[in-house]
Amino acid sequence: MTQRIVVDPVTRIEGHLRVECDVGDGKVTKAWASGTMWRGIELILQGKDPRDAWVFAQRICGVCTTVHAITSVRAVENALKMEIPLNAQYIRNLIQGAHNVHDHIVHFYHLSALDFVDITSALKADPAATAKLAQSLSDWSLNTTGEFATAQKKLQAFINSGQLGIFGSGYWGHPAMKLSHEANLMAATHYLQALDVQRKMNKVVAILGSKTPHIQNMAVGGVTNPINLDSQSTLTLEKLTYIKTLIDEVGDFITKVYIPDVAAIGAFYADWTKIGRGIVNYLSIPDMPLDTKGTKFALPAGFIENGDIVKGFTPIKDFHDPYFEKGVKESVKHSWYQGGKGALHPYDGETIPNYSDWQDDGKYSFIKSPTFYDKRAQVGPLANVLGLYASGHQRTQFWVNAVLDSVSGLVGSKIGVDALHSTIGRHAARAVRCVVLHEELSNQWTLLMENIGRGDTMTFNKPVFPKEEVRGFGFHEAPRGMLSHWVVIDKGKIKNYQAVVPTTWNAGPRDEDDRISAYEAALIDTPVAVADQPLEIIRTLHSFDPCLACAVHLTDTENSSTYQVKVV
Ligand code: NFE
Ligand code: MG
Repeated sequence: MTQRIVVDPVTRIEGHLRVECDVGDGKVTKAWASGTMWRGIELILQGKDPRDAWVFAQRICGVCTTVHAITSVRAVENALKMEIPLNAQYIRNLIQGAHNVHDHIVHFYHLSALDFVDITSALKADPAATAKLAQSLSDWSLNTTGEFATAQKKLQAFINSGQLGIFGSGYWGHPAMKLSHEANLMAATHYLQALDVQRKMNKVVAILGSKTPHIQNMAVGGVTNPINLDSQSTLTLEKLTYIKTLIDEVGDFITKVYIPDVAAIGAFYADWTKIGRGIVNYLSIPDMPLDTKGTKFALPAGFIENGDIVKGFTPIKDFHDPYFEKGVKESVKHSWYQGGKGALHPYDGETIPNYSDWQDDGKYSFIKSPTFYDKRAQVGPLANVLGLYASGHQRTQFWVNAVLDSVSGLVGSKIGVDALHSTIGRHAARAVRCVVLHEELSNQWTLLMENIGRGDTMTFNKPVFPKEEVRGFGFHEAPRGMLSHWVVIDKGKIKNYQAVVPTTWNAGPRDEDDRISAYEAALIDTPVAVADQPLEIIRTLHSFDPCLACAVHLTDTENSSTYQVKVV
C-alpha cells in the first residue's frame, strides 16, 4: 500500500517548505519539494540604482543575512569591471567567514541535532557516566560531571515548568532515536553551550558590518569602514584586536566539541551514511578573494560530475570565468510562474508569478529549477568540501580525513569518502567546512593587519556607470551553498535582476526534463518507521539546512493527504 505523507510546514528552517512523499513498504518511493511563498524581490529591484541593490537583496533572508549583500555588490562590480581595494576584500572575507561559522554551529546544534538527540532521554542520564563518555571523545574543558549535572537540572526545570518552548513537539521516544541517555545528555549540554559560542562569531559580523542581522557596511566598489588606527574611526586597533580575540575563543569549541559530536553521531547512526544520497553532481565556487581583480582565492572550488572528485572535476577559476557564467539556467516548467520559453539564462530570466493548484505532474512550487550545463546539481557545504578536496586544498583534506578516521575508529571499520554522499555526510561536511573557514578567518585577519601595516587604508573605489547596457554576475559560497546574482544594467538603472540561491538548487521542483531535484532525490528510499511521525524525512531535509524566503503566504486548502504533520 502506498501512503501520501505531507509535511507542511517543515520547521527549524527559514521560510516555508512543504514536502509530499509517497511511502510504500516503509520507504519513500516518490517525493515533491515545494516552496509555498513568493516575495518578488527580484522584481522590486527592476528600475532601481544598482548601488542600492544590495540593501534590498539582503532582505531576501533573515538567516543568511550577509550573503545577498556581498553577492549583489559583486554582481554590479563585475558588470562595471571594477577592482576592489584589498582591505575591502579582507573585511568582506572576515564578515563572510564569521557569518558562515556562526551559521554552521547554529544549524548543527539548534536546527538539526534534535533529529538525532532525544531530550527526554537526556534527563535519565548519569552525569558522571556522561562526563566519562565525553572525555573519551575529546578533552574539551567543559566536559565535566558538574557541567552535565547543571545542564540536566536546567532541562528538568524547563520541562517541570510545563512550557517546553524550543523543546516542545519533538519526536521524543521515536524508534529511530538510537543514542544512549548519556550521549543524549552530552549533545543536549553542547546545544546549550553552542548558544553562547555562536554569539561570539556574530559579534565579529556586527563589529565589521555595524550590525547583524543585515550588515550596513557594503558598497559597490568596496566597504564603508574607514581605517585610521589612531582615531575614533570605525576600525580602531582596539576593535581589530577584539575581533581576533573572538575568533580565537571559538576555535576550541569547533575542534573539541562540534567535530567530535558530528563524528560520534555519524558513528552511532552509521546507517545514515547510506541514506539521503540524492544528486551527486556538486557545484561550488571559489571564495575569499585575495587580490583586487578577483582572480586569486583562499578557497578554490568547481563542478563535480557524478560524485567523481578526480575525473569528474572541473575547476571554476575566478569571478570572471565564462565556464561558470554560461552554464547556469533556470526552468519554471514545474513552478508557479508564466513560462513556455524553456529554461532561461539568468540574464534573460523572467519572474512572472502564476499560481495554480498543486499538480503532481505539473506545477507545484514557487521555487525555480536551476541546472548547470543542463545537469541537476547539489550545492552546500558537502559540495564545497568536495570541491575544496578535489582542488587539493590541504586543510580540507586534513579535516575530512580526520573526521572519517574518527568515525572509522568509533565504528571499528573503515569509513571512506564515499560515506559523505549521504544525510550524515552533509552534517560531517558542514563541520569540516566550519573548521576550515575558522582557520581561514585567522589568515584573513593577519592579511588585513599586514596590509594596513604597509600603510594602505583604502577601502573603496568609486563606481562609474556607462550609458550603454552592461551585465554582470556575482557569486559567493554561502552557508547553504553556491549563491549567484545576475544583473543587467541599462543607463545606470537595473533592467533585470535574478538571484539563483542555494536552496533554489537543492529544493527546486522537477526541471525542464522532469528530473527531480537534490531534496527530492535524497528522500527516495528514506525509511519511514511511523507514518504520522516522519522523523526520517525531516532528518534528510534538515541535513541540507533548508532556507526558503518568506512573506507572501499561500495555503493549499484542498489537500488530500493521508497525514499532515507539523514537526520541530
Ligand atoms: Ni536564506 Fe541562503 C544561504 C542564500 S540559502 S539562507 O546560505 O543565499 O538558500
Ligand atoms: Mg531567483
